[in-house]
Order: sequence, then C-alpha cells, then structure tokens
Amino acid sequence: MKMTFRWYGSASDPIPLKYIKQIPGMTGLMGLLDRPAGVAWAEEDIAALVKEVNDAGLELEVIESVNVHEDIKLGLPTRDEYIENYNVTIRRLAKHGVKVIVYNFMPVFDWLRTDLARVIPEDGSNSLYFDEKDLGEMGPLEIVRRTAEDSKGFTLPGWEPERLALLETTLKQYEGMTQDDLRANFKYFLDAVIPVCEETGVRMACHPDDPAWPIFGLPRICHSQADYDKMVKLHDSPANTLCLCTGSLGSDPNNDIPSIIRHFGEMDRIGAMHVRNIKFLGYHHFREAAHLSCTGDLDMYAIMKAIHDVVPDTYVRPDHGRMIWDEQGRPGYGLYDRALGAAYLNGLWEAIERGE
Ligand SMILES: [Mn+2]
Repeated sequence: MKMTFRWYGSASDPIPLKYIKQIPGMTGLMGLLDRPAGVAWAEEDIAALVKEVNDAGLELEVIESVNVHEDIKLGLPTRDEYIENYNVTIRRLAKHGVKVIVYNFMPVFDWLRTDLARVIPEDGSNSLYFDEKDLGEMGPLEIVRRTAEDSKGFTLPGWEPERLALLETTLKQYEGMTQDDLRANFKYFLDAVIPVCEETGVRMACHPDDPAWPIFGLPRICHSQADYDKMVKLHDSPANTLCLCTGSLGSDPNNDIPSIIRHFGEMDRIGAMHVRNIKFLGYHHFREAAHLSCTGDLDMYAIMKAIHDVVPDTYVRPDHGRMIWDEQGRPGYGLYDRALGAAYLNGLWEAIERGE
C-alpha cells in the first residue's frame, strides 16, 4: 500500500507540502493541475508540478483528476477532439512518472451535499452532510441559485452562478438519455483512451457516483458492484480500473464495501482507493464521519484487510476529513482530520501485517 494525500496545488491549496510530508508514512500525493476539461495539459506544467512534489520528498504517481469533457459524456461530434487532447495528456503524464489517472463519468455534476459544515453534536467538529429531504422538489437550477445566494450551503462543484445559462443548456442535452446511452458514450471514450494507457503503462481509475444513486433524473452508471461489472467489461483491460471510494459507494448501505473490494481486487481492477467512513442517519441521509470504525457505519478494519488481501500494492488516501481544531479550509480537505485518518489507516495496516 502507498499512503497518499490529495493536494490541489500550491496556488489553491493552503496546506504546504512540508506538512503533508510530516504525516507519518505518507509517500506521495494524488495531485492535479487545475485545467478546464478538454484541454491538453502542457508538458512544462506537468514537469514543474512533478518537480515541486518530488522536491518536497513526495511522489506524484496518481493524478486526481483529469476531468472528462461534457461533450464526451454526451456523445457529441466534438468529443473526438477532446478525447485526442485527453490522450495527449495521458502520454505527457506517463512520461513524467504518473501511473494512475483518477476521473469520473458523472453527467453534469460531481459530488453533491446539502451542508458542507454540519456540526457533529457529540464533539462540535463539522463535516459534509447530505439529506435528500432538504432537496425537496428543488431541481438543480434552483439549487445553484440558492448556492449563489449562499442561503443553505448547497454545493454543486463546478457550477458557479455565472455559468447558470450553460447549466440549463447542458441539462437539456441530457434529457432522454438512458443509462445505456451514457454507457455507450463511456465505451467510446474507453475504446479511445485505454489503448494509449496500455502503451504508456498508465491505469485509468473511475471514481463512483457520489452519493451512490441517480440525482435530478440524470443517468448515473457507477454506483454499485453491478454497475462496475458492466464498466470493466466495456473495454476489457487491466488499464480500465476503479478508484474505489468507500465513502461514495458506502453512502448506499446496500453496497458491501469489503466484498466489492475483494471482487474487483481479485480481478486486478482497482487502480486506487479512497478510504473514509460514513454515518447513516436515515434513507438517503448521511454525514461523513471520522475514519475510525466506531465513529461511523463502515468497518474500516474489514476494508483495510480486504485491500491487504487483494490489492496490497495499491494507492490509498484518507478521503474527506471533518473540520476539527477550528481549522479553516476547503470542506472535506483540511489537514488535521485527514492526517489522523492516515495515521489510523496505517495503524490498521501494521496490525494486519503483524497478525500474519
Ligand atoms: Mn472519493
């Protein structure tokens, strides 16, 4: 296992690389260049990022994320140009030592929460929270408007208020698209990029839908074992893998996370792991918990044991943490609770190894 940490780059991440390096057992990052979907990343920018990270004593073998342009998901004729750019980016990243690219194939929205700083009554810390009841009858446009008014903290990443008109158009383009239609567009993408990955030694790792069910009537195709069984067959290659996020898949209690890890790990289709805990509060209602098993509803020992048994060499990062000790920062991505998470997960790992 390689313990890694998500980092957004020195221009936008307040956490210095030096602090990340000081977390015991930390080997590297899941890092990125902040570029719009669809553009080819400049090689000199990639080289500069890798150098900056390496100079801090950390590796950059995982990129999270290289985003997939909406036209690719929509299957528009313009997709070929964006796919070509994606392949250019894969080749350049490979040249600079990148082994895994995390991405997702969610239409329009990335993750969605209804509160970004819900106070946890037991200890006064706060974390990301979702209650479908709070969405009520609201559609996505209404939620983006509310976000603009900063009234309730709804967050739809990537949809700033000034892009509202574009959002309306994009949502219309998805009208009538079925899961199978989206899957066909996914296959077209994979058929184009996976051969480049095979040639360059890179693995694509697809992150699950978060939360793990369809929202706003949009098709979503990556939130269960059955979904991913279809996904890995779309282009059958060891380079076509999952970024198995325990918190995203785990938001649906029907997903048995250790069993899903074993299933896809035994097929060698796990490229990277995000490990975090979830506290269920009701139907489609949860908050993110500290990593420790007893603070949430996922069995973190069973999760780490499954990783140990089937994908012992994979990349793991502590996913979202709570905000503790009055830290101010990007919701889910503070230093302190994620560092505690890494230490805990490393402790479980050591115990599992010693137990053998
Ligand atoms: Mn994740």
